Amino acid sequence: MSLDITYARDLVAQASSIVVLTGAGVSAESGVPTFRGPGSLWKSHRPEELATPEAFARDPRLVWEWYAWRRSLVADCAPNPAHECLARLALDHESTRLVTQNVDGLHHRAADSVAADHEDPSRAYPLEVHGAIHRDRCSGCDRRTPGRNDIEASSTDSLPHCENCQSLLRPDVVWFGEALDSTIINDSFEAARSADLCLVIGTSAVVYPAASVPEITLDSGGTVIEVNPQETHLSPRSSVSLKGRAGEVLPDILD
Ligand code: BV8
Ligand code: ZN
Repeated sequence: MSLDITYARDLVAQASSIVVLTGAGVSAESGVPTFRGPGSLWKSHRPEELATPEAFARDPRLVWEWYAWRRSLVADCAPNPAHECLARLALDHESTRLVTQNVDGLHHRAADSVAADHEDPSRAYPLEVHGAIHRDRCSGCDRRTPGRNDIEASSTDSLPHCENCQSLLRPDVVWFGEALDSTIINDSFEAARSADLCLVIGTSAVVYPAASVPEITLDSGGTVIEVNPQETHLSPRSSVSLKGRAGEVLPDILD
């Protein structure tokens, strides 16, 4: 076992409070493309083009076409050992908080299977700071409903509308330029402040305010373990920067 893995295992074992921030990299081994870097999801579209309220106002059909494609792609993917390890960590280690930037719902699906017969399964579920792609939200009355997998985005007329107020539905995700849910992000920051260890898994840590989570732990005197095949701006501030894939490294440091 490498010195880094041993050191990371010791940091986890000694931690009294852990906050975990995951990004698209934790789902890469499940087959969900990441956002930046090789084979990324944004390749065919620039994020500003589609993941913004302006894009939705300008061309709701194109935005829905992209999200319907992503929703069905994600529905065919399954959680990988990284999601399962993190759910188990949260169940076994009482003061662990999972925070994810991902909207793919794979942490939830891992928790559903890992936490099934646990006395407090809620601990295994993450704070989803950017929302959830499989949920719809009404652009008029904000009503949230389970997302449909059969969105017909060939014309604007066939797009889904709210049964309550007839306004256009949208995917229940946070777009660029939109505020995050204040309770969710404040709970994430509170977890980061009280954590003495932050695990940063599979994120380029460029999207704020989510990327503040590890910085808040560091500024509160805590330590960071990073798991990412690539170097990020957090790597130099991490006590351990494990250059590997989440599905392979996390079982080594958490199980
Ligand atoms: C806000 C949901 C204010 C939608 C997403 C300039 C102009 C405009 C805006 C800004 C600006 N400067 C700053 C901003 C703010 C902006 C921002 O931070 N922009 C960045 C890009 C500069 N932030 C916002 O707009 C936020 N809102 O600030 O509002 C406000 C306040 C009050 C009132 C009104 C407004 C909202 C941000 C949320 C945007 N929504 N997603 C959707 O998914 O369609 S963000 C999107 O990026 C995803 O959620 C994703 O999770 C997130 C972060 O990306 P990562 O997860 O890190 O993914 P990435 O591909 O980048 O990296 C993957 C990593 O994994 C890589 O490092 C790779 O090496 C690694 N990896 C690969 N394989 C593996 C692996 N690691 C481990 N194992 C592997 N196998
Ligand atoms: Zn409505």
